[in-house]
Amino acid sequence: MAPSAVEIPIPVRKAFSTPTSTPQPAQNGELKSPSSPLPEVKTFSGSTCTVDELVAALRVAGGVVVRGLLNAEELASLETDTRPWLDKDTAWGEGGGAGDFFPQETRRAFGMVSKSKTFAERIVGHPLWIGVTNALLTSTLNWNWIGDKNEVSVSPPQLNNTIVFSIGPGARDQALHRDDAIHHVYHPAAATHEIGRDAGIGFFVAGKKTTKRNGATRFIPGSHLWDYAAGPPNESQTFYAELEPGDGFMILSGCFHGGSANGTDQPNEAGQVVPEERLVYSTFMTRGYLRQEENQYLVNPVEKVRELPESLQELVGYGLSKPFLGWVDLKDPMLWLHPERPKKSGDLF
Ligand SMILES: O=C(O)CCC(=O)C(=O)O
Ligand SMILES: [Fe+2]
Repeated sequence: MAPSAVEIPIPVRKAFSTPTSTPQPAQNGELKSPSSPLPEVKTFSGSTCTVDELVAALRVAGGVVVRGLLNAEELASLETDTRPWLDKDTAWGEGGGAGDFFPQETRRAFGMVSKSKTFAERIVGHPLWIGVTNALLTSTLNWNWIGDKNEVSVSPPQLNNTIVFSIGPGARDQALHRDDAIHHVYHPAAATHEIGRDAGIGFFVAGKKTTKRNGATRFIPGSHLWDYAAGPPNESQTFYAELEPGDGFMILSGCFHGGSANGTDQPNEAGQVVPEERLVYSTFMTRGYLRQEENQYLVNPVEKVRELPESLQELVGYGLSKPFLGWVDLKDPMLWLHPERPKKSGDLF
């Protein structure tokens, strides 16, 4: 009888800048595990913080809160663009969705770069978000000998998904999970975060106040550094990202997290029932050479993509991941998107 296939988790280093000289020394310090002390989750002001501060905080805790990223006008425009799509959505399962990943009270909207310019430009294209994801998800291939020439290639991050989450009163907790499961990531425990470890990063922007009571995103600080075989996650270790409208929460895809229960169908401390919607605009980025979670080519009409700034068109998936990934007729997809555009010196083909 043929032996049955056995899946053995193999530590695969996911995407990083390949070493330019000697390999990295082994890590010092204690490997992190569910019994390690939980790191502090830092909060910054979006108007004064730097990309470096956010990156440093994310590498330690796996999540960071950034206050005041979007203003009231931007939030109003987002809601106008989004509400008709949320209203059209049905409970998970009714539309053919399988399993119980989302509570029945959750409504979603997708494909947001073509449905809302504000979403595309002010969330997906937010300068702090672009800075953070460039720092953590850019890959540099330092060694690629083609004959007697070594060709260094840089692959910038690309859009992974865009989802609006409305969690209605009465919803239960979404189970804690890691979003990098989509890319089959397995990591052994680490003492500290190494650049190159992440397959993705998420950005949640509050459309309305999010609280522990109405379903704020919760996550386990530091869980990105644990051995992925360690589980199941323990709810008592969660931190709730409570946000004012316009605040953001960034999270490494390797952290346990989930949307939370919305208890506003129950009487509050004053004995009154005041139902609240938990409304969050979310987007993830991934590495330029990994498959995108949400199929951007099918969900976004190409004429809508053409209306975006070129840097966003590339980020949506029309950029080439160098050296050779994503070509059309052996040409850079940006030339397919803009057939009239003259070739630029940086174009590959
Ligand atoms: O709604 C949230 O806060 C998180 C949702 C989430 O993590 C997911 O659907 O993967
Ligand atoms: Fe998730």
